[in-house]
Amino acid sequence: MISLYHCVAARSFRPLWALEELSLNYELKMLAFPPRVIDKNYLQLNPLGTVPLLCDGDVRMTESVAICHYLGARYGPSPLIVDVEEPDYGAFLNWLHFGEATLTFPQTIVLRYDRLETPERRLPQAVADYRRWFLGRLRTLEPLLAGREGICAGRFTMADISVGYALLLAEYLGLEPEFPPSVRYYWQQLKQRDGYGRARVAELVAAEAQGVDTVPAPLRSP
Ligand SMILES: N[C@@H](CCC(=O)N[C@@H](CS)C(=O)NCC(=O)O)C(=O)O
Repeated sequence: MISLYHCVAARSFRPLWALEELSLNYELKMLAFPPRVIDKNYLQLNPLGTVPLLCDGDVRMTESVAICHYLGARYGPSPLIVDVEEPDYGAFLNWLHFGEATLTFPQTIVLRYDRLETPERRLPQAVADYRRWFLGRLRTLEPLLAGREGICAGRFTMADISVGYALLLAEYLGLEPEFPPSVRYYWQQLKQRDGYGRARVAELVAAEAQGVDTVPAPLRSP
């Protein structure tokens, strides 16, 4: 049985969404955020203290995008993975990693220094700079996404899950009104997917059943 350790709305939502898209059986283990601080026992499973953690037999993985790639390849063949023989293989790897390294990283600075830190440790300048950084990178997607089904390969793939999670986090941070039009349209389409809807329900049902706060960290009052 695959086990996924997850906090509501955290990056572990990527593998959760992938599991639902692939219709795999899994066990969802909910943690309060941040697990590194709240659940010291979790450090024995994942010394980083971060989510996701995926356990699949002897396999242990802690990078959300790598887990999506692993699941699609390991339990495929699946159209969610772009094969090495396809013309968009390079684009697939690029957008897969772009979603985390370029689109999620700047938002974590905004999240931390605008919402999670105590008022005296907040850094308005860093928040403004990294907010601008994120929106600047997002604008580069505008011409690429116009009229497309997915970000590459002409279909929905794990790269869309990677980028889609970054857009979900941006929505929680109140950045959605500044999305360029084609990015906004793309995000609306992604949210209509059954797999996305099932993953959203799964995290809330599991959080309630396991006594974990269902309010995502970015929306909590300090
Ligand atoms: N690059 C990793 C980042 C993992 C990560 O930092 N996860 C955050 C949640 S979004 C976390 O667990 N933060 C709590 C902490 O750093 O203590 C990934 O994509 O999975």
